[in-house]
Amino acid sequence: MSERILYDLVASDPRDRFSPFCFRVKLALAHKDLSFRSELVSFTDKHKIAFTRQSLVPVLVEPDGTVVCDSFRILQHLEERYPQAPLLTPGDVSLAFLQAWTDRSLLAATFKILAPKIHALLQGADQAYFKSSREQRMGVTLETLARDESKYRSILNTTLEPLRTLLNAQPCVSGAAIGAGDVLILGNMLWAEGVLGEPLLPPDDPISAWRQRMEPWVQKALAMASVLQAGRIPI
Ligand SMILES: N[C@@H](CCC(=O)N[C@@H](CS)C(=O)NCC(=O)O)C(=O)O
Repeated sequence: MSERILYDLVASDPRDRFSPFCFRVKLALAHKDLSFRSELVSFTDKHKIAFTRQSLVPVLVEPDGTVVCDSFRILQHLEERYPQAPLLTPGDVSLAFLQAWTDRSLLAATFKILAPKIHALLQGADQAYFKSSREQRMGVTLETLARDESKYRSILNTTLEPLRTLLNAQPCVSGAAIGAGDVLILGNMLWAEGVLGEPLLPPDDPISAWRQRMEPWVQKALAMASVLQAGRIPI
């Protein structure tokens, strides 16, 4: 039997994985105890995923050759094929809203803080591609984002308020037990922590208490993805 492969976005240092969407898949695979090999893809070597006829990671290739793109479609695929340790609850209408909030509000607010630091993790053609594509997408320069970091920190803080309320009322984002909601938010946190080299939020934030409870799962996912731990600052 051949192996399961996850195509994962990488910076110059192979420890620097900086895709929140790829983190979602690593977390889901770890939760379901499904081993995989990470195939590292940088912005300018995306010919590695040309066989998918699209240009985004994550891409999952199953041992039987099945190819699935898009983090949420991969979650759905894993749930159907490997129902152990379920992450999706049938008929959960709130998940669609949570995904939209994560993708549109949380990721966008976090990205404005991380973008200048991601740029510093890249080199050469990857760095130039990141700067031009992201500045065009956001309509603001990386230098302006860096200069106004405190403003963007404050916007992120406000954006996170509903999540704080939720996690004050229940142990996991998805309710009493870990679910896809936790995958979505944790993917965002790991992305931020990896880029910043430190926790995104102060230890007394209610979201940090939840993040701490997720640590064994995080460690398992990072070990399975062969992300070296040197330099990671635990919360
Ligand atoms: N909706 C997709 C989004 C995937 C995505 O945007 N991936 C980014 C990395 S975080 C990417 O591959 N970017 C390549 C590029 O910008 O050229 C998902 O959920 O997987």
